[in-house]
Amino acid sequence: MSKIVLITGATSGIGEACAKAFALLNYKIIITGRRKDKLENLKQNLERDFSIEVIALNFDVRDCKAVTQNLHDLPNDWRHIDVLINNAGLSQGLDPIHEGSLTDWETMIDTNIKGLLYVSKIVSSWMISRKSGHIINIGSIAGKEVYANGNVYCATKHAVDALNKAMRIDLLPHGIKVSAIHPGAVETEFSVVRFHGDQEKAAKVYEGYEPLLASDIAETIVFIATRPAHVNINDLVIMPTSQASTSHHLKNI
Ligand code: NDP
Ligand code: 8X3
Repeated sequence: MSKIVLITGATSGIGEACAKAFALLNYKIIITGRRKDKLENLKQNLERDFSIEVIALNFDVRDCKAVTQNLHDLPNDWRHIDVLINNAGLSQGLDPIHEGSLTDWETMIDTNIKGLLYVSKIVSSWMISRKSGHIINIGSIAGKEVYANGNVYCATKHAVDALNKAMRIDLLPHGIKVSAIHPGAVETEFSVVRFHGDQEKAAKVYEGYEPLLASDIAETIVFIATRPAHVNINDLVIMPTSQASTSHHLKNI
């Protein structure tokens, strides 16, 4: 029987690359995101290219009611989620603390922390009833270090780091693995979103060195998800070879 993976934020970047990587392993895939057109396109492409079953759930992870409704509407056999990839997340702005936008801060906190919690609470309860499952949290090097003007984004990813450790302790008695991967700079839509659509500014983030690709992260997540039952990767930091520490990539901004 095919395993099932649920990937939040699969409409671009790392989430989309994960969907393709797990499709290669013949998983049944649940993809989520706010952009319905991208979600439907990805579903059609995965079904066509890999002959697998895919369910697309269109919701905003910040909306607890929508998260609950969409997950509870899944057919019963699709609730047997083997792997949850908590990927949906974003950065908004790059400003010193006294100049930061409250709206940006709330968006990051609501998405990166509260959204991750809403999804994890429901899916972990299903995993507990089956005494198996694997939650893989997408943290960041920004959850291990802080950099100038990264303040609130770094705080949200430090929270993901803490939740990853806490979930692992709470869920261990129930046979559930919990892992985190913490990437450095990966060239995705991340910087375009951070700079509110300013493509030119976003491109500068990746100038003068070779960033990671979304597929590098997806391949590593597949590695984490496919270890034998007695092996868990607790925490994995993955950086571009040319980015020794977190602030390196923002020197052009
Ligand atoms: P992208 O912007 O390419 O992808 C982000 C994904 O998250 C999109 O699918 C987006 O979908 C989804 N998302 C964002 N907000 C919401 C929301 N409120 N509700 C539902 N889905 C949402 O960036 P990445 O692929 O780079 O980012 C993925 C994760 O990786 C994030 O958690 C990010 O913090 C983390 N990360 C990224 C790094 C990088 O350098 N790129 C490095 C370290 C970590 P949609 O807009 O359709 O809702
Ligand atoms: C994304 C990596 O260093 O831009 O989480 O914050 S960084």
